[in-house]
Amino acid sequence: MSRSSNRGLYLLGAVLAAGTVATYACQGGGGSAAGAGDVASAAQAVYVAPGAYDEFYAFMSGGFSGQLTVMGLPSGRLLKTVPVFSQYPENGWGYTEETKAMLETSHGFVPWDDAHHPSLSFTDAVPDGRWIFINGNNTPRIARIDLTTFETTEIIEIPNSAGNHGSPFVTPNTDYVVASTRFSVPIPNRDMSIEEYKGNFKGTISFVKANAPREMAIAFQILMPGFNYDLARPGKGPSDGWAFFTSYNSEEQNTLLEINASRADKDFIAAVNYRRAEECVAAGAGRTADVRYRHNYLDERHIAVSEPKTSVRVLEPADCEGLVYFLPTPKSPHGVDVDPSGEYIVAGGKLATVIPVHSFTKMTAAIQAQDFETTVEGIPVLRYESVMAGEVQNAGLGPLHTEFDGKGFAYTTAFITSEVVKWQIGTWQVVDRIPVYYSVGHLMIPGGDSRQPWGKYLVALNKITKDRYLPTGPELAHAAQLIDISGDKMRLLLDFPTQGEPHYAQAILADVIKDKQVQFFDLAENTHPYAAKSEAETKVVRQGNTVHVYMTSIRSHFSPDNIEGIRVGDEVLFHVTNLEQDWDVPHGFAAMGAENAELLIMPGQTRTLKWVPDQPGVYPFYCTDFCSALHQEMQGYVRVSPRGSSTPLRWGTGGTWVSN
Ligand code: K7E
Ligand code: CUA
Repeated sequence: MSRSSNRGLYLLGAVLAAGTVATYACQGGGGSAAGAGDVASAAQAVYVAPGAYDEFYAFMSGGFSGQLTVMGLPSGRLLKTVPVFSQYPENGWGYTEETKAMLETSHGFVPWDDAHHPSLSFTDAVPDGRWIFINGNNTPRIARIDLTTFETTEIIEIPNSAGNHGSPFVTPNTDYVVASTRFSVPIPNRDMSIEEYKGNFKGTISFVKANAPREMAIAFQILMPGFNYDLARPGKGPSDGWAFFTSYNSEEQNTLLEINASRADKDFIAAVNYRRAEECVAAGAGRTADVRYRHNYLDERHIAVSEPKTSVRVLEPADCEGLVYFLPTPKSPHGVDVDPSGEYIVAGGKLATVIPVHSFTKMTAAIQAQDFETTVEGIPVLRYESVMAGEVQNAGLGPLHTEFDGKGFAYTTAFITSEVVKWQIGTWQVVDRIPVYYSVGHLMIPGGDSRQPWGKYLVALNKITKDRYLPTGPELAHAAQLIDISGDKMRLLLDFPTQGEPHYAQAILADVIKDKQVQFFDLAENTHPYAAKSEAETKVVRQGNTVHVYMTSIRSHFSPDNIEGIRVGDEVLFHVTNLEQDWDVPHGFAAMGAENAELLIMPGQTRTLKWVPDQPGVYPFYCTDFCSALHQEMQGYVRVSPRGSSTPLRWGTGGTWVSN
């Protein structure tokens, strides 16, 4: 949820919070541990001694930064920003010739998105540390990040979608990641009046094959009524093979949704039997629709390829009996979360005062008995009373998201009352609550969406920070709060800022991935077409107005480091190969006047900067990464002569010039 769209709720929340959150304080002291002993014990709980490692990697959504940030828990230290949907000048992502194509879409080059839900790959519903996926909301996309390199290696665009919000939650063995569209639109999209929304606009739910790198593909889409599809969770255990999608705006309104889409007492969770969908598709049900979308990936040369795609399989519920059922759910549900056993499906109603919990067993029994209340566009609607396992009363206002500790408890965020509420699965009784600062959206427990949560910590991902940090002009720090959940009572340990507005996050025990890291790329396996694998292979080649510079970098020089014979208007492609074969020795490359970011080249890798000099002169280039004692000496010059000049093309290192 974005801050601006929730201004009304936030104001309401502030009013309510003033009454319910007793520890509010103006100096940032609110919610800190009370006595000196508590402070010392909280500090000790998050203290990671110099040289020691954090226990967990946390992966935080960057929200409207379009990125993913990696932090250590419990320290809250920032370890890395992984660029995903947005260009990132720090390492040239989306600027280098090798990575630009990763940001291609059916709308052209889109170097930004809004990333909400990181989702770790699973084996048997337990995070396995192979990949993490994250959604792009705005221009509907899903990215795969490889957790051996912490690099985005694949992005697929979702056709027939508008706002890929309910995404990319992973099925128990990473067969699929899901993608439901937040906005319904005409499908196929076309010129028509917005006033004709009702009955004409449609939503889609997509299942994207995810288990093989470079082979993400839309397996099938389900055409749904024109609601807003908000969030999703696949089932597991008994509910394996099903996925659950919240929806709001079942009123099918197209204006002033804050009023018009809040009228119905209940909206729906769509329960989708995707194994049934597979059967229907295999039997030839549905139709193949013409669409345009892109599938981008880094190939074995580490060069991005962008493939245009033109068709998708679309199933309508009427084509496939038993595919979709609606579970009525109070008041514009937002989150939907499945407990570790796979039996309970917990919804969050943005305007609700209770947390409704559905039972998978009851749901299947009701389906068997055809205990339907009605149908909506042919989709059977089950009876709330028939599928409900329980309602958590006194759960705070505006429950949004729930995670689990694996010890029989669930933790739900209440946006309006700014608190996390702990309740017991089965008794549906609230057993503890803790204020958070302020207006909490998602929360995350390490493994808290899996079959086997690690528990121990809970991270509250807050929308508003007000007085929590030193003020920084009109926009204040975005923030997370670390809460200890190892005991009966939740205990606030730490505030730490995040990059971009945080939505969801994931965490995994550090031991699962820390020893699988790629330390450098093997130079012998570098198959980049413009690689120079030794200084002997360096050269400069002119092809018309294009000049290819085959350059190497090694501590502490470039080869060649003097180049002459470049002309104004030439397209100069610096292909820099980093010859180092050691961990953590990237070299950088920047050229004066380049309308671009730097290159940051990993050991053994080749990266390319495009440079078009616009004036005659002598231009320096240099290494941007402080790589060695003589890093400041790591530099060179390019001589640029006027257009049409006859300055001979020559290059060299150490005073020896070479020419063709
Ligand atoms: Cu609740 Cu985009 Cu997952 Cu944010 S969404 S809070
Ligand atoms: Cu290479 Cu600094």
